Amino acid sequence: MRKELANKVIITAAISGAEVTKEMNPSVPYTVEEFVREAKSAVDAGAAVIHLHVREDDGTPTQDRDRFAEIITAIEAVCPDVIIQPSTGGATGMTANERLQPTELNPEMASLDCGTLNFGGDEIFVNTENMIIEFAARMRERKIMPELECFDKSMIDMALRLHRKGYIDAPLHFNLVLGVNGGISATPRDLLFLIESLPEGATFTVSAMGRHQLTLNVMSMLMGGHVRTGFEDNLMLDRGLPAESNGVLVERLVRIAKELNLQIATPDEAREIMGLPLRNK
Ligand code: KMH
Ligand code: ZN
Repeated sequence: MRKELANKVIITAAISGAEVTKEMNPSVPYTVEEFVREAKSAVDAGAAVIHLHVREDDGTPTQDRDRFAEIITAIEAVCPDVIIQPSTGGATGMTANERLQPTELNPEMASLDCGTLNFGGDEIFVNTENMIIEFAARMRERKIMPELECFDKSMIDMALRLHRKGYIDAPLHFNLVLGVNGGISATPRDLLFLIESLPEGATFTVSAMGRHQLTLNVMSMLMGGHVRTGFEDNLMLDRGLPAESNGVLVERLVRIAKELNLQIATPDEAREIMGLPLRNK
């Protein structure tokens, strides 16, 4: 990686998510227009990557290929450079084939969940070893870079095991997700443990739930990592104060990064940092 990129932070905006609704924050997007509005607010503020879950107009989470195509096309019309990273996690209870649909659109990146976890109440987010291998094979076939979603230390171990066995190619880019009910808790000690468990040369983003989003985002920036903000993980600017858009969450990170003497990566700089081919869109 070029020396000039060493102090650049990649901001990912997870603008929706399968679990958040308009009842929780009226700005959560359901319609195509709302997805475009939220993506544009995040990109205008400095996000280089959009992690994307989509919904039907009535708010039902879906992994439907055509709905992804419609929303991605609409976002790209106003944000032509941004890296769009569809989720292959979808929502709990969806089948593997249902979840894999957005890979048919050959996005640059997609999330690859690296283990099964309890997801609150009776919900289980299922990612067996064979499923992870199948998802990784699909992504390799279609030249999609996986973002390795790890909700616990054991998932980092799983990703590294599958990398050693030849199922997942370097460069390795991780998303460390803390504070999900059933996953590792969102404390600085836990984040340090996860970061120290990554191999030399891997890049990482940190996502944390609710009020932990901001504190662990800052810790990630201090430790040479990247950050994910957005409604999927956190709907509030402060206690009792819903964020009016994904953009305001991104703006806050940009302000903090600048105070820390860090710069914000453009989408092409993000591609270079993560080892993605530069794309002529
Ligand atoms: N909605 C969660 C069950 C991902 O995007 O890959 C899974 C999830 C992970 O959000
Ligand atoms: Zn997600």
